[in-house]
Amino acid sequence: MEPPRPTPVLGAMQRVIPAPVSVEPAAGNGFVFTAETVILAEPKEDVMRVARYLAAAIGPAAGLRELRVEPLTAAARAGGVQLALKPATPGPGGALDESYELTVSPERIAIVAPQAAGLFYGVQTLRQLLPPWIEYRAARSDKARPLAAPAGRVVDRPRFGWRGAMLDVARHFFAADDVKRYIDLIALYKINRLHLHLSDDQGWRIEIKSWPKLATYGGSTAVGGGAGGYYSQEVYKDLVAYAQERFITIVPEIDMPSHTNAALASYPQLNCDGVAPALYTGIDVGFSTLCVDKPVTYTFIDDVVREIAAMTSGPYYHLGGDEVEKLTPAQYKQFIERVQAIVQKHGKEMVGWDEVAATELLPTSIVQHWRPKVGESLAKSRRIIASPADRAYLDMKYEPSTVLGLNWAGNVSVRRAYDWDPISLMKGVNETAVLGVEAPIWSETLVNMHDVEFMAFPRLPAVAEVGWSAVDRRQWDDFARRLGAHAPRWQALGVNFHRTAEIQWER
Ligand code: NGO
Repeated sequence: MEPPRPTPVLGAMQRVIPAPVSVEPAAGNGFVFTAETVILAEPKEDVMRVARYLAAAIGPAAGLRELRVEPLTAAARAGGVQLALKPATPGPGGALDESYELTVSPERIAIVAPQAAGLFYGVQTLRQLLPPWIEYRAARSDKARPLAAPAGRVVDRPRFGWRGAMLDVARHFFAADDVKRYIDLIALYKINRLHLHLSDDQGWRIEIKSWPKLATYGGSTAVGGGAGGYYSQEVYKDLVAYAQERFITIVPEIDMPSHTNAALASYPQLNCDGVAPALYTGIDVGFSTLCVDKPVTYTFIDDVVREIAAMTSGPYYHLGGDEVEKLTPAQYKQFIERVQAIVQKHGKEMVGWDEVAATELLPTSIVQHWRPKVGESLAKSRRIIASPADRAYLDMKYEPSTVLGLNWAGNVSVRRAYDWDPISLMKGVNETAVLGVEAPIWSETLVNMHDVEFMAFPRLPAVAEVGWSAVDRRQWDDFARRLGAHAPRWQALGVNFHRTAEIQWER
């Protein structure tokens, strides 16, 4: 028996965020999922993983519990949802080619990409082409529901290789399941880095076996005096793997030499006077520093970097380096260069907040621009990520009446978070030095994921589009319209988003 024809999803092709390179809707029927629909995937481990992700994401909604995954062979090329690799053209400097093409016709859905990452992004686009109700848990029942994707073709590739989000798990702690939920949400918008701010004055959030008190004592509280918490190494490794399966690289940060009260409180020997300060639960910055003249400080750093590097599959290690008030510029410079060498020794590329641009950086080291003013040292940096606080900090209030958040960099409306370009904003910076963008969320005022989601949505999709879409594909009115259409999907996902008056929200 013919399955009932679903109502076509009008304009779904025009709603994709981030905006693809090109979108061509086709006339006529799209692809209808039936009990016979199978996913045909090139029999390679990473492609099969994407196929299983797709099966789990939409199968239950289509009443199929799990779509079947079968190897794609020449004989099978007839129908179903196909995930296929095509020969890659190596990008500049061997950069990962994250492009994909998605074609939907009544006979088949085909996603073709040079790498599994591109297939994964094609899957996210396909998800956005399907009706928002697929995201409801309740849709995951045995009842068959008619499900269709609109006909057409999407050709797509990202503008930047670094499309990041950052979560401050130090000021308030977010348990691993919360981080996984955030990973799932950012994956929908093709974010490929999750920077975890793992330590600060108020808490140390990662188990270090050679210095156990960092986590058990240094991690025992949070801003406001709450309970705190930390990730065991097992839990952290699981997060790294979970993110990697979604083509997201975890970037761990242990902030130093300042923002270190939690470590200083845990081990007296890290203090110049040998006296451990009390744990700190306020929100001032700049007051703490490691004792840069003591050899034990570098033993400590070596141990921390070694243990974290060993658990982190990605190539990056973030050493913080921001807001140091207690050291001379010469002491600071010496410290950063010494830690940079330790990071290099453990096989990672260093990332640091933009203060580090004033030191002698290795060609592989990355500067994360955050202070709205662009200094001279930033202009000479060879690898830069753009996180200007007055655009990309999602912990800034939306408007003066926003209850959550800070406002030291001003209010960041959705339009401010969207309407900027990293290359023209960072005047004097060499275009080829810009790796991409990152949207940090600091958690001084955010106590749970409900709060985090309120700050991230809808601004995270805005910054995601700044990182993914070409300048000529980005236009505020068009984005605002597409964004409004994502509300029913967030509702289905249970996302606590801010219904800002800047956007006309679809119901
Ligand atoms: C600054 C500061 C953080 C704060 C954040 C709040 C950087 C790099 N250091 O950004 O400690 O949490 O602002 O917006």
